Amino acid sequence: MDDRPVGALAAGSAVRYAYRSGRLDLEAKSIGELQQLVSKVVAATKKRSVSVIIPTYNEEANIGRLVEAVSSALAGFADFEIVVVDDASADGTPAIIDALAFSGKVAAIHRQGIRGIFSAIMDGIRAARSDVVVIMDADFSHPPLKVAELLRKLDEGGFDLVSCSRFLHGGGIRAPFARKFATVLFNRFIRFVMGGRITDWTGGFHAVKRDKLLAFDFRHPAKWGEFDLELLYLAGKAGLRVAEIPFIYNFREEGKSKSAESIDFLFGYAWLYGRRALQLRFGRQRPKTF
Ligand SMILES: Nc1nc2c(ncn2[C@@H]2O[C@H](COP(=O)(O)OP(=O)(O)O)[C@@H](O)[C@H]2O)c(=O)[nH]1
Ligand SMILES: [Mg+2]
Repeated sequence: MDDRPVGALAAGSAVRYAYRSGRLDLEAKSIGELQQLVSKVVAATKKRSVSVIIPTYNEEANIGRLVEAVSSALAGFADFEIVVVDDASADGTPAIIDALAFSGKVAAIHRQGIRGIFSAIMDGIRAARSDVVVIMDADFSHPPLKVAELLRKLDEGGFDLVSCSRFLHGGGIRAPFARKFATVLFNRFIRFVMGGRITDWTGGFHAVKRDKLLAFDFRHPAKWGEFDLELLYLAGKAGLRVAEIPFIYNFREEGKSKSAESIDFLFGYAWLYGRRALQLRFGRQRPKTF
């Protein structure tokens, strides 16, 4: 850029620029210097951009409140979009998310003829606009306030993936006994099988760089939280910088748990998660099936 001022100059007078905008009050000797100052301030005050991906299936009692809660947790802190991916819920969810979409609060994706949390999350990520995505459930089991903390950790620590853990100091599980028991037991088993430093392999609540995640070669079609197993496994294998922060998991108060409905509890989890852990750790990777 040509810094020379255009126009006549009184001999000996110094060129000065003052720039005021809002609370900014900058001074510079040239437009080039001023431009540098402005872009520094812009970079320092730029909000993190994030897409929050929420899969829904019959979440009419939760989704509206959750969108409000996530939005207020991120207001003033991030440039965010909330992407809700619904698989033709039979309740009021599709209409609720359309109304939210109409008022600019969410991007609503409706899928017909296809179901599943994992593929819903992946489709949401594909349609996301930001370089960082947060993955969370619609039922308040993942506390909305933690989203800001996930992002702060990601940015301040320079991590590629930050995951919420129930098994770090400060974390925990508020759930019916059988569910808590199953979670604790299988997490122990999975940690033993998988090795490494990850403390929670099935929490389902993460912030991750979108391009890194989309580059993963997922080979196991996941039904439930085994998605997390492969995500964290592939992150480790790819040498991503991964960190965990503690969170308290709350079992849903409203609506029905789809996993509790569809898999026989203890044995169902043992089979799904345990098998996937063993497959990932010791098996030959199967061909991609979805
Ligand atoms: N799009 C979509 N979302 C789903 C499906 N099944 C469950 N979900 C959502 O995935 C999240 C976790 O499901 P949830 O029923 O709470 O399972 P649980 O936490 O294992 O009991 C919630 O936000 C559900 O609404 C599905 O088939 N498609
Ligand atoms: Mg749940």
